[in-house]
Amino acid sequence: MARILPGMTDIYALTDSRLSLGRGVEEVALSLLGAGVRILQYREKKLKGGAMLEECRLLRRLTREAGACFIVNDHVDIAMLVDADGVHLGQEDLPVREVRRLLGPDKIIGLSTHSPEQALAAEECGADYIGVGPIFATQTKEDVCAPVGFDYLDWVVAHGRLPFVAIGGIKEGNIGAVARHGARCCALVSELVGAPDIAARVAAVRVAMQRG
Ligand code: TZP
Ligand code: MG
Repeated sequence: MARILPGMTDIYALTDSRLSLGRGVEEVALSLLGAGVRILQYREKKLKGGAMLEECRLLRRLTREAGACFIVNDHVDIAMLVDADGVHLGQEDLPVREVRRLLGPDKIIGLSTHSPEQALAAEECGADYIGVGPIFATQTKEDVCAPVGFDYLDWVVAHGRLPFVAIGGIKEGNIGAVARHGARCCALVSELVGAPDIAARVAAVRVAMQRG
């Protein structure tokens, strides 16, 4: 399995059909994977379960062929049905401990966190990695909390024990600063799937991250 969390670095890409300029998830995923993205999360807020399952079957095949890690947002059942590498949960989703009972010890469980308390709780409940953010304001997530800025990221860099991915409003123009604060893995949604040339945007974001 592409269980790459110990060295969780580089770009973590999320899908979002609402921001993909009318392109289907296959085209978007092929562009991301072709550009070397090695962690892909399926995050879909529009489709019903049956259609999501079909898309995830396709993405499972594409990520496997690319040697990439495939994570499903929220939908533990779909993750299990397609043998995804793991799931990503929010604070109000099913609890990590319960999802672990379903997925077993070998699958990855990521948890979004917004405060040191939540990071410590994530360690306690057996999450494999945490999302840290939103670092900046974002329009992409409807139920998003206020930006946590760099304060919480700095805390995680200094005190956190789990692999982490910074998220929320990260773009080519600010990813250098996020990297300078110690983030080695950054999640991007609109900046990547909303780019007219996704591969070119991945390359540019990566350069900006490495320069940071
Ligand atoms: N979790 C916290 S912010 C966010 C998620 C899924 C959305 C980030 O989207 P963008 O477009 O990269 O700001
Ligand atoms: Mg969720």
